[in-house]
Amino acid sequence: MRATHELTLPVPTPGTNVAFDVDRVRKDFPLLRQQVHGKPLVYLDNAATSQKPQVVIDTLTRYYAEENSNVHRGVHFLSERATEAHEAARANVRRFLNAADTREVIFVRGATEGINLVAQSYGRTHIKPGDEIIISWMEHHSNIVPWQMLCEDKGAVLRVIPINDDGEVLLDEYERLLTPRTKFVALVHVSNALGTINPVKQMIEMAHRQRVPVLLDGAQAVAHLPVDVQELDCDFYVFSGHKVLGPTGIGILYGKADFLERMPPYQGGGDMILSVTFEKTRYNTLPYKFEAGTPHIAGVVGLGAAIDYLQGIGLDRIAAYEQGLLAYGTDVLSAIPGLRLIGTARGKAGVLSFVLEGIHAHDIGTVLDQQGVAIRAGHHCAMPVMQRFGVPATARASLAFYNTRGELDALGRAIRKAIELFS
Ligand code: C6P
Repeated sequence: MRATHELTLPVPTPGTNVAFDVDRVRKDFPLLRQQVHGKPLVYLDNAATSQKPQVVIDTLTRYYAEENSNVHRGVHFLSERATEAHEAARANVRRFLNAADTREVIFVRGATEGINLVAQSYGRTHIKPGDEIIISWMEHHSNIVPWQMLCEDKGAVLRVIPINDDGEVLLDEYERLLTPRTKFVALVHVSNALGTINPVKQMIEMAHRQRVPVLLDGAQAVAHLPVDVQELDCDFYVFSGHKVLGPTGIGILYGKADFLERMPPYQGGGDMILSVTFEKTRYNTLPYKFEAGTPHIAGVVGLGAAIDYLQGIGLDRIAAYEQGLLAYGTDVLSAIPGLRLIGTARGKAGVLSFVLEGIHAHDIGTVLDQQGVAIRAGHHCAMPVMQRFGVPATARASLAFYNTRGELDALGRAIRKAIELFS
């Protein structure tokens, strides 16, 4: 049977009439009020990191001012309070992802550490010489290099699903790559360089038919789409707190309990043990087995507040609003002569990657910055994507629900100014 692209996107079509008061939302983000080079800031670098609402900033301040203590250790009042706040945030994350159990929610430093944890812990125990691991051509380096390192170590082979000129995975090629040698699949949910929303549910089903576990890199998904790990049936899911309005240095690895139970610890140290003697150490239960050392408690608490805030608005409404913005931004950019959009998949999240004839992406970024418009220029830690499209780099505007159509007009004006300056 030939696999086809059955894109069942969890987002309403552009133009859906959703009541979304962006001016009100923007008031929650103090950083957005500033001027840059004498111009109002237009922050369009949300794929790199999101801005933080006041409630997250206040939560961090209150944590350090009133609750700071170490967790899972002390019997005193403050330690119990910090532990409660820490574990309440874990429960928040469980609800956010609709994980079955809080034991399946592991705090890590970010998406990168989550993937490395799985590659080292699951990979080192289960991957053998000659086994194959499948990734796609549009992975971030975080979902390439850890698997390359594992393959090198184990004598395993990395297989890559090719993509078409729109930046969509070729499902029939994927089907061909899935063989009895395949032992793991690791896929990006939403591409940071192209914006493509991959048909991950279908791709997971295809892998599971061969009894192959799947990890999803959700770094660019969770702030833009509702994610339900049970509905997707992924075996692992990772994301970073700083891209979902939370602090840096904190992230999530979700894993199905039966996988996590069978995996050895990633790091050794305090908190991940039940008992230690020089002869033998007994490891702690989930999720603590994977959380050695003092965690980033403030980060965890801040992430909990960020998730509360996001859910207060609702991921469905955010997704619908951003789809409207993306359609508008696509029209603005498509009207600019000499501009080529890189990433034109049928299902996309709010990423507008582009190149301009005769102008290097870094020069575009510099001119835009002078106009107060913050974008990212470069390879976006996805060098194979650049090679696939035959460009050294792209300029990338990436959207969040606090962006406006007016800001996309400002982006368009700033790009036209760059063209003028370099012509
Ligand atoms: N992408 C971007 O500007 P960390 O660094 O661990 O928080 O996230 C890594 C990561 C993993 N997967 C995807 C799809 C990502 O987009 C990122 C981070 C940023 O696109 C910084 S390179």
